[in-house]
Amino acid sequence: QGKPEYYSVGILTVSDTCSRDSTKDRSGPVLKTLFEETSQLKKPFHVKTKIVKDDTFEIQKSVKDWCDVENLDLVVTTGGTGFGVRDITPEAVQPLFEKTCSGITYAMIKASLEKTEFAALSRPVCGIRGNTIILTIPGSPKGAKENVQAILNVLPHAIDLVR
Ligand code: MTE
Ligand code: CU1
Repeated sequence: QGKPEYYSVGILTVSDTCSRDSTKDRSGPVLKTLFEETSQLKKPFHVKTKIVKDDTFEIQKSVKDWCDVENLDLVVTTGGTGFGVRDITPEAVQPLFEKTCSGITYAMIKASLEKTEFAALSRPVCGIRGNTIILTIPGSPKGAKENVQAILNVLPHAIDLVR
């Protein structure tokens, strides 16, 4: 069947603070720009964004909707990967995976550790649900950008394989 001439990506900002005041969300816009500017890679990225609080049900509902209903190529969550008591994004997302993508996770951590030893404090998980690749990345704009940049070049091929 016809595959669209673009890659669709949903960026889910996971943050109690940003869910109360969307102007506080900096990593969502940073990632949106990053994907849109990378559009010359192969096919353009069409980006949609959403903000939810650090809540398992809300995270799972959004990710499932983007994967199962909207059939996005890629879902990227930003935030809630750290050691804080409210940081539950990996635990919320992992049960939704049908496959685990350890290589993507490894590539992000390896590149991140070369930038800062504090990368050890992120607990990312990456996987596949249906035809959608899901990544969990840190919430700081710097951390979010560096993690996506680490795997941006392999994403188009990865997406072509799961479509
Ligand atoms: N990874 C990269 N590449 N660059 C960074 O600046 N910051 C780290 C880590 N990963 C960082 C990074 C820090 S300080 C934390 S606490 C964790 O991501 C968790 O971030 P989160 O709780 O916002 O998800
Ligand atoms: Cu930190």
